[in-house]
Amino acid sequence: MNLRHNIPNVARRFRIYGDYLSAELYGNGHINDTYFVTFDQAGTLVRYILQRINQNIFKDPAALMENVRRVTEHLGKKSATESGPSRRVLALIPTLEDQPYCLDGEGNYWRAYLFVEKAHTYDAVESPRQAFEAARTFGSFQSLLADLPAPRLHDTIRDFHHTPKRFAALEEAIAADTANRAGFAKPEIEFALRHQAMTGALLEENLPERVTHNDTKFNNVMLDDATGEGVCVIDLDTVMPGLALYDFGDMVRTTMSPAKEDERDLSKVTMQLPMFEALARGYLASASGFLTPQERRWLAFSGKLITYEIGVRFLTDFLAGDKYFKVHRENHNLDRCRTQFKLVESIEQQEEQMNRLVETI
Ligand code: ADP
Ligand code: GN1
Ligand code: MG
Repeated sequence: MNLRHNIPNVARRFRIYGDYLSAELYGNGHINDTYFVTFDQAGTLVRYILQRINQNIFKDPAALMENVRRVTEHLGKKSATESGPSRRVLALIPTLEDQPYCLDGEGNYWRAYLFVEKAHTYDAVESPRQAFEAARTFGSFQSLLADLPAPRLHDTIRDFHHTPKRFAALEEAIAADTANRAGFAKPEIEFALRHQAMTGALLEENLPERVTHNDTKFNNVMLDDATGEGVCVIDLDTVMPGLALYDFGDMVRTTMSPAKEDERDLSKVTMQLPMFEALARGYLASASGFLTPQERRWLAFSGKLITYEIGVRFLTDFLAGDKYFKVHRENHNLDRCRTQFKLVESIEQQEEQMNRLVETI
């Protein structure tokens, strides 16, 4: 395969032994360039993930990698068993100079992880059990990081979940209409503007700041192939101080509907109450020890808010000419925005039942 980067050269910079065999582009992330790389180590094939960090988005990759190193070390200490490190934590491979990343000749930042074997990520949820497992695993991630020693983690993207600022960015994109697309997105723009009132709701509550993942979409958690159990939280670029509800909200966004994020047939996009129940039960199974009653009260709302917020971001990027998220077809960001807003509507119709359900758990 003709790859954009010289992967054998990059791989040689890390503590990876044996002979390089192959590399291929991997996964469906919207941000980084992810490669699946295989080495022959004295007859055993060992696989790695090699990633180029997207510097358009992450302006300080060194600070980001310092976060990742601290977080994986902390989780690693807590999860190790007598037989050694656990596959429940991403294993960062150091460079030959013992750094968590390297720079190539073109100024690209690279990092390497052990490939988590016998587990997969999914772009759409298939069963309430999967929703339960994803939420339990992300909840446990938050819980294990609650005692991460100081200092405070770096903000890898400032105001990442500041919904009013995301809304302001949308207003600017509508006014600028750089790509001349506002005319194609009138109903979506109207929907976004109609919902402005809710954007500040969580910020007004003075909820506790915690170490959170901030990108808890369903394809950022690996589920075991044999047991279906949640194994390992991945995609740690946005682990930083945040609200627990940002994480729960993004889990709602990506597990409530059986449809993919870019589904064109909007009739498939609906909030399924049994899925929400499984998700809330999974999350509370591991997070109830630290969540305050006030945080619990906003669980259902957080799903609506974060779904709306990501919809606003897709719409903003569509209007700006697809500068942020990777796109693979025409109107891709607009299609993604539509599924988000459809899901917001569906949550609105069932919000009372969702709230009642949380109270019963
Ligand atoms: P992005 O930020 O672009 O979403 P991710 O870190 O989520 O990048 O990686 C993209 C995909 O690569 C994931 O959805 C997952 O399928 C796969 N992946 C990432 N890290 C690993 C790993 N350590 N082991 C196995 N698969 C992985
Ligand atoms: C991006 O990296 P990935 O694909 O897991 C984005 C998230 C969005 C998500 C929408 C750093 O996540 O914030 O919610 O796409 N990550 C970043 O699918 O912006
Ligand atoms: Mg990802």
